This record gives sequence, C-alpha cells and structure tokens, in this order.
Amino acid sequence: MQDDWTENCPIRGELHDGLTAETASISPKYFYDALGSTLFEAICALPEYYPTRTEAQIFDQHAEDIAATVGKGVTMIDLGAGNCAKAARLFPSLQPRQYVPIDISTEFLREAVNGLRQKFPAIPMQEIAMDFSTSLQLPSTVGRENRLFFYPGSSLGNFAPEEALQFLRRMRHGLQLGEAGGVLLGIDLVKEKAVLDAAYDDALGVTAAFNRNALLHVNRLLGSDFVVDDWQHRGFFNPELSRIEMHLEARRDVTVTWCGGGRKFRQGERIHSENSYKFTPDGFNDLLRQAGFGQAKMWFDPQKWFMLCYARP
Ligand code: AVI
Repeated sequence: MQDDWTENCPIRGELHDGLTAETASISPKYFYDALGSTLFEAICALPEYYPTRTEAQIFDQHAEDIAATVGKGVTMIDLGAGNCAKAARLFPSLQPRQYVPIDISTEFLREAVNGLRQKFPAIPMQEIAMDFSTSLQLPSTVGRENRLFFYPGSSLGNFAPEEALQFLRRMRHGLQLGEAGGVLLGIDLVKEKAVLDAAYDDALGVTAAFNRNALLHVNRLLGSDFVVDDWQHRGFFNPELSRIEMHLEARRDVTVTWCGGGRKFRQGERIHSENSYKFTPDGFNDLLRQAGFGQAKMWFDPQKWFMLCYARP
C-alpha cells in the first residue's frame, strides 16, 4: 500500500511502482547521480565498451561530410549532454549559433559547461537541467531556427521501441516549430553476442559498479535501505529482442523497505534496470520513416559496429 509520502511525489511514486511490480524494475535514468555520471565516463574509456570510441572514430573520419550535410550555424540541442565532450568535438566544424546542453544530472552538467564556456567563448550556451525523456518543451530562450537535435552515444537504444518512436516524433515536432533543422543520432548496431556481452559486463567491474550505484541513488530518493552487497550485476545481449538487458540480481533472500512500501526479494530474483536496443541500418531507417523523417544519411565505422544518422522531417 502506498502512503502520502510516495503518492505525493512523482519520483518516489514511480520508484515504488517499479519496485513493487511483478517483475521489479527501475528506470535507467536513476544511474545518473554525480557518481553514476562519473562511472559512465569511466565505462566510455573501457576497452570492452566500443560505442564511444567507435562513434568518435566516425566523427573524426567523416567530420567534413557531416559538417557539409548538417550545415553551419545550427541551434545545437544536446540531449543527455553529460560532459559535453561529443558536441565539443563538432564545434570547430559546425560553429553552432547556440549550444543548449540538456541533462538530468545538474551538477555534472554545470561543471562541464563552465569549462566549455572558457574554451569556446564565442558560442552562446544555455544549459538546461531536465528529464527530457518525457517532454521536450524547451524555454523560449532556445532558438527555433535551424535546430539540430543531437543525440549521440546510442542513447535512443535505452528507450523501448514504441517509446523511441514517440521520442523521435517529439523531436520532429520540436524541429517544425522553426525553419529547417534535423536530427543527428548515434545508433549502435547488432553484432556478435560475445562483443556485446563484454561491453556490458566488463572485466574491471565498472559497469557492475554503475548498475549497483543506482541502488544508492534510489536509497537517497526513496529513503529505501538497499544494501549494495546484496546485489550483483547482470548484463547480457538478448538476441530475440535485439537488446542488452541489465539487471540487479539478489545474492540472497533480502527484504527492502522504504517509507510507504517494501518488498521481499528471493535469492536470484532480479530488478530490471536497463535495456539497450541494438539496430540494423534498415530497421532504424524504418523507425525514422514511421516518425515522419525522410531518408537518413548514414555514416559507419569500417566494421559497421556503429552508425551516425542525419535525418530531416
Ligand atoms: C547511455 N547509454 C547509451 C549506455 C548504453 O550503452 O546503453 C548506458 C550504459 N549502460 C551500461 N553501459 C552503458
């Protein structure tokens, strides 16, 4: 039974509902407190986690063609900007008229943007701390002309297919508020299972720490009493659903309580914490078309492990 404490707060209500569902789950957005964002940066530097460096390789190899396709002077809206490193790589060639990094992790974003302002004083920047997964309503200070929604790192894969479609439609709608514009998306592609499994269950255990840290974040938000040591990381590719699944698995029978709720977990029971969908180029093109975009321009790395896509309505 929920009480006022969980009912009157959307975040606590959402966590309560996910944790008490038949298959317990928490949203992957709870990975990203300050420590989680730092752990994600560390993941990006792991030998097994190919997406970041493969995407960077595509940016470097095709920088001129990407700039020629996207055009200069865009209002660059960086969704899930994190440390803003990916967008900053494109600043010299794109020369955005405004840079709008958006992230849920406020402190981390502020620090990153302050550093960037010193490096690129000519680019006006407006950071926004918000959960853009549910709404893309931007303040009126964000330029409407020639918007570029920049969503790299295959983050779109963290949405379920239907949610990804809705999110693409919201971006398309956000573009049609102004003139011109497009989306530049980093998309991870289906590949050998062993490569995918290793990328989400690395030898150093950084991804495990990233997954388990979500429990500490949830403890702070919900007032719950998860003990990190009771939980182990599971991360693997599910070929039937073409997605990586991450779970937290109870090492022993545990009881977790929070104000207004609680649950017993049996040994081996799991909390589903993330999906990361992997696409084929054709499959992703279909999704773009369903969302109202035209034929995408795509760039790949030589192994075709990752792709960068540019599409206009
Ligand atoms: C942010 N997102 C694209 C990452 C991914 O690959 O799905 C999150 C992540 N989860 C575990 N490792 C990285």
